[in-house]
Order: sequence, then C-alpha cells, then structure tokens
Amino acid sequence: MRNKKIITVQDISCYGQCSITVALPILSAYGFETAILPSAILSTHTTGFKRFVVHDLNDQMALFIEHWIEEGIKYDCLYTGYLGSTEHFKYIKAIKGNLLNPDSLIVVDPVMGDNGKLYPAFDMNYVNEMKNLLKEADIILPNITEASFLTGLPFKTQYDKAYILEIINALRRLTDATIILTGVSYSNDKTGVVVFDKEYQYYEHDKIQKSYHGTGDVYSSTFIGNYLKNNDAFKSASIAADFVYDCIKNTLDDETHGYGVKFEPLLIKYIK
Ligand code: PXL
Repeated sequence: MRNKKIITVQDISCYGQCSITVALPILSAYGFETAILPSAILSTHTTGFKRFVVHDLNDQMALFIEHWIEEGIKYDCLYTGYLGSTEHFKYIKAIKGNLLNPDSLIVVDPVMGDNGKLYPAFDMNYVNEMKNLLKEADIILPNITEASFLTGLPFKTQYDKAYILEIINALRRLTDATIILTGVSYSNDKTGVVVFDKEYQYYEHDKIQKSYHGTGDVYSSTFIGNYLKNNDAFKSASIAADFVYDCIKNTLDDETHGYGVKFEPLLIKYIK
C-alpha cells in the first residue's frame, strides 16, 4: 500500500521548538512520510531570544524543486508555514504545478505574526503575497493577528461573535478554503478555535494564562496529522486544541523553558 507523503515548506529554526523541528516529529508520529523544503535556516526563532542568525535558502529551494521534478517525485499534501521572504512564494506555485498528485491537499498556515504584530522579518508586501497564496489552499489556519492583517480588519483582544463572523466572512472573500481560526477567546478563562467549513462551529476549552512560541506550528501539524487520518476538520481542530493545551500545561512548571512547549513526552499518548 502506498502511504501518503507530505511536503512541508517552512524554515528550520535550529533551536526553539517551532516550524520544521516540530512539524517533522509530529507528522512522523502520525505515520506520514514528510519531506521538507526549508526556506531558511536560523539559529533560533525570531521573537523569543535576544537575537537570531539567519541564512536564506532561496537559491537552494529552486534547485531542490528542479531536482525533485527530474526524479518524478510526487506528494499528497503540501503544508506551508513560516516562509521568510516574498521571494519564496513562487516555489509554492511551482510545487503545486509540478510535484503534487491529483486530489492532493494544500494546507496554508499563514504564519506572519501574533499579538497584533507581524514577526520582525515581515511587512505588508509579505502579507499581500500571503493573501494570494490563500487562493491556492484547501485549508487555512490563521490566528486572529494573521486574519486581521490578511483582511484589513482591526485587531482586537476583546470581541464578540459578530467580530469573529466579520473576520470569517472577510477571509471567505479571499479564499474558498476551509477556515480554522485559532485563539478565539470570548471570555477571560476560555479560548478555542472556530472551524468554518460550510457552517460556523466553535470548540472551546479552558485558557491557560501563559503563551509560548511555536504553539501555532504544533497546532497545525497535529491538525494535519489527524485530518490525513480521515478525521473531519472539526474533530481534527478539536484534537489539536486539546494537544496544545496539554503541551502548555506540561511546560508550565519549568521556568527555564519559555521558548517553546514540551510536546515530545505527550506525542505517544496522543497518537494512541
Ligand atoms: O512559530 C512561528 C515561527 C516560525 N519560524 C520562525 C519564527 C516564528 C515565530 O516567531 O520566528 C523563524
């Protein structure tokens, strides 16, 4: 039997538990062969440390794709995360055009920012490229910051369902994809995720009052692992939310560990 093969395009943050270093173990644990197209290699992620060292892999990306096309390699799922520069978006189109089997799934996590701000490497040109990329997606997983940059709607920390529906409707004008909007919190002690497939669904759970880097990447990878195992979008979104919650809980008692979540010890339990 042929197993599903994923290609994920994101950076490698060598230390810090985000992007490819969380996507690979999680997707492998779900049983999926996962190839990587690294967009850049960094010493750490760009927000949690005093500085970071980065090497862009733009030239290699073109050559890797060219090689894979020569080899006739095909993937069943394309998963994009943090890219790094506007130059990288053309490679997503090249993968879609040349390296995917028919009926492949395209998942775009428009990783660009958090807490109302873009990450240091990004500007509105990057946002506009991401807006175009949404059109290619079957599933998108923005947080509220990313959704507000993509739609031009104001970022809010306190809101009601009407604001979230406004965001969902504005995203629907940009893409036909299923929308998974993360970090939707209608009260102080609860948070959750909105899934808009054909209708609005909301999965709510307790909120932990501390946030960690890389949880969006843990979330998206867990979502994809479940979705490719034939769970529907709402079930996959709910399981991923529970996993991130447990990962945060598992990290709280370690004050030396502020840069990411300790997801590794929990993986086996979740896969079972
Ligand atoms: O987790 C998102 C992410 C991924 N990659 C890099 C980042 C960030 C968030 O800051 O800086 C390099």
